[in-house]
Amino acid sequence: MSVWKSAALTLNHSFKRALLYQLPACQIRSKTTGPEITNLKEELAVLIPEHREVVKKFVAEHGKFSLGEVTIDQLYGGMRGIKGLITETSVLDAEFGIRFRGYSIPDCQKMLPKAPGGIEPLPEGLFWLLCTGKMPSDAQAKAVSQEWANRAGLPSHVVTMLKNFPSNLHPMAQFSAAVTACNSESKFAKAYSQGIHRDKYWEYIYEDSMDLIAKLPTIAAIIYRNLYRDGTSVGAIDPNKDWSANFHSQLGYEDPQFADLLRLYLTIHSDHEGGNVSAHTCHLVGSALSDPYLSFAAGLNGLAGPLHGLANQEVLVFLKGIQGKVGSDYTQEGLKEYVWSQLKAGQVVPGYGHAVLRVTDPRYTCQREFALKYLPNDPLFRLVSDLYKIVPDILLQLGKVKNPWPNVDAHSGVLLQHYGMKEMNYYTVLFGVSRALGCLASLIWSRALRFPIERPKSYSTALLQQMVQKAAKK
Ligand code: CMX
Repeated sequence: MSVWKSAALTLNHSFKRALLYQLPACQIRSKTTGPEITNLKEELAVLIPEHREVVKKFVAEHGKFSLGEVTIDQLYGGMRGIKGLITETSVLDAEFGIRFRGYSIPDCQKMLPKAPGGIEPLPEGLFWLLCTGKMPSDAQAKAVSQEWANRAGLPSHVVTMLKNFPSNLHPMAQFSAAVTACNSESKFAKAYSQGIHRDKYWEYIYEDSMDLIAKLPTIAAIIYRNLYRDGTSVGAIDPNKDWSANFHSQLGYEDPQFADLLRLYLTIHSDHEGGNVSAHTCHLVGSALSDPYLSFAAGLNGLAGPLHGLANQEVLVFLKGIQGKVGSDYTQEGLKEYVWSQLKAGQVVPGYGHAVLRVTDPRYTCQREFALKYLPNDPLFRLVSDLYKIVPDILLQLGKVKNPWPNVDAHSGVLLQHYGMKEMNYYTVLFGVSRALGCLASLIWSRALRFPIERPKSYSTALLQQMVQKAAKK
């Protein structure tokens, strides 16, 4: 195929994707124009002014376009379905699952750059994609790897603080506290106090975000080793290794297959559009111009809830409970009985259900495919597979569950257990490391697009009752 034809096809594909997912015009520039930019900030410096203009024009022309009504049910029902946020990095389709800038998880597995010898995508590449809307080249992903390796050093007070935490402080509480304490390093907070122009906010948010993402694996690995490996040293970052491979070594693991699993894990947990608790909290706190350390730490505190990220820990507790009570020689009837007993005790089945999704989570599916390939005979994987056959039917019988299918958390712990990471209380920390990619890519864009402080309207029940009565009299 000629170079021109191939460029035209790429552009055609990009236009289709842009039309389908309403991507900004800046995302459909031909890759072939000009020399390749491998520095992410330089790339953003080109894209941001273009996209600001696109948004300005769009809002000026269509600002009064209605996206539907808000009902009292929605006010009392966790704002489910209310359209109230702009998140440029990803969109969640109830019937399809997540698309990162229009790309599905299998697309990302196929198209994102890989580490030498690895087959799973590099999270560095995904971060580039989330930030720019463009599939990065190998050189662009590598440049991000190197930047993160260079920015990974921790302030000594954070290391000391982590050392002094009691072992009964949950790893997520340690994680969020350490991220908050890194606020001493905030370039945004410093620049703001010196009076920078608002047009430049995004540049400092970018710097803090890159610094923070770079530091997260080291913070997380120190927590892991303090709690579960007698406080042994996490060692130095190797600038020639990718972000996940360094994290894998810092945690103390050696199996390259586990490093590749981490790449997949850190990619798929990154972003799930804007309304989930962690992303929304980070966005909300950031809208007050709190720096990325404070904003993301707030998001982590939300991720630590059992109905959100902590569900990955809860799933393992649930699976171990089954193994303890029903045994590994279970029957389908035995499993059903256990699930019903959990529901009758007024508890949820962790890892099942979703506020938006109405199908099996593709993040579950890709982990299942990984397991089928590498650990088909793992007893815990077999249990997860057997639960998949019975839980949806049981949840449907409750008559109120809107999505009976498994979500991302139903599967992740099983894979980690297989590679030796048995400490289930730690699992949400891994989720948190990954979630930073989505939250912080969005935070950069929120400041680039100068989104204002978030402040939705609330009502009291008494006021709503008056409003309803008044409407009835008309
Ligand atoms: N087990 C038992 N009951 C469930 C259920 C589950 N897995 N999922 C939903 N329900 C119940 C709800 O508790 C609710 O009951 P009430 O009306 O009595 O309060 C009812 O079904 C309707 O809920 P829904 O509209 O289907 O779901 P929501 O949007 O309110 O909640 C979620 C979504 C994820 C919190 C819920 O499905 C749940 O609790 N799942 C288990 C926890 C879990 O896996 N969380 C992880 C989600 C992914 C993530 O964020 O990481």
